[in-house]
Amino acid sequence: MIPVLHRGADPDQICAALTEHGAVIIEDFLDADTVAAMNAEVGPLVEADDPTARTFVNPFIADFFGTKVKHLSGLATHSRAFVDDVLLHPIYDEVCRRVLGPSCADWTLNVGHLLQRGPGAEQQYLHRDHDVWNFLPSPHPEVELASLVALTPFTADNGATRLVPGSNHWDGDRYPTDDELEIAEMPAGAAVIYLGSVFHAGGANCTEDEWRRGFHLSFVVGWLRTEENNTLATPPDVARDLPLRAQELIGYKAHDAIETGGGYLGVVDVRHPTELLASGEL
Ligand SMILES: O=C(O)CCC(=O)C(=O)O
Ligand SMILES: [Fe+2]
Repeated sequence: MIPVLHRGADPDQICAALTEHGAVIIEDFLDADTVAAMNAEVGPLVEADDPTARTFVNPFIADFFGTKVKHLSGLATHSRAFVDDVLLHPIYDEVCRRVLGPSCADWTLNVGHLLQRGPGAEQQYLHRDHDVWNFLPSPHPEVELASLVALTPFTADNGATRLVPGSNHWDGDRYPTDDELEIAEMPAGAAVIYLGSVFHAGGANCTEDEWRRGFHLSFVVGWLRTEENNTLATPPDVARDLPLRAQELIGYKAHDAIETGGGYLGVVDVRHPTELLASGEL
């Protein structure tokens, strides 16, 4: 089962549910006003995407998303509400601290992507998001925390995410069967948070005219390369006006593991890029 908890639940309880089942639905992750404001801000932008006209990094990924899914990425450049109410959501901070914190000096945004699954979209193949880092020896500690935040209702028919609870505990080659899938049905404003080790897939959209819109947001230990090149997607001229923690999360903070016997990653002039943003040197 996918446990359901309220946004006000104790973060320890959220993390206990997440580590046991691999996924947890958070009710009222965003309030109704925030959902409305977000839809007003990013809705027209994602609507403008033409999935039949865009290109992808390779044909495999083109197939993974298909031609019925609209995309909007680089969200921090498009929506200040995204930054303030989603990227900096306190639940992500609490959960990342507990799940990723022990394996890094700090975590970072991996991908912040608005996905709108349209009528005719097919179910994605079942995958684990952390397999993008396939060169990492297995098993390894959790390196990624992922989520879908619903900006419209997620239903069985319109493409709600399918997840395999408990698959974070599986080893080796076990692959899910269809009867092990559960559907993350949830109202707009709810979110499903899941570990990078959990099998899941965006569902098929079998409706005639209903679009399923949600943020696909994930965080990763700060020493792994991110899927989205966040510092190029949100260049210095945009980043300098964002809160410091948002700058850090989109990659302007060096990963400094000196205290734990490691080294630094991602510096500019052997300094934190956040310092250079603040001084105007970047
Ligand atoms: O859209 C969804 O429900 C899931 C998307 C997903 O799993 C992915 O893009 O990796
Ligand atoms: Fe995924």
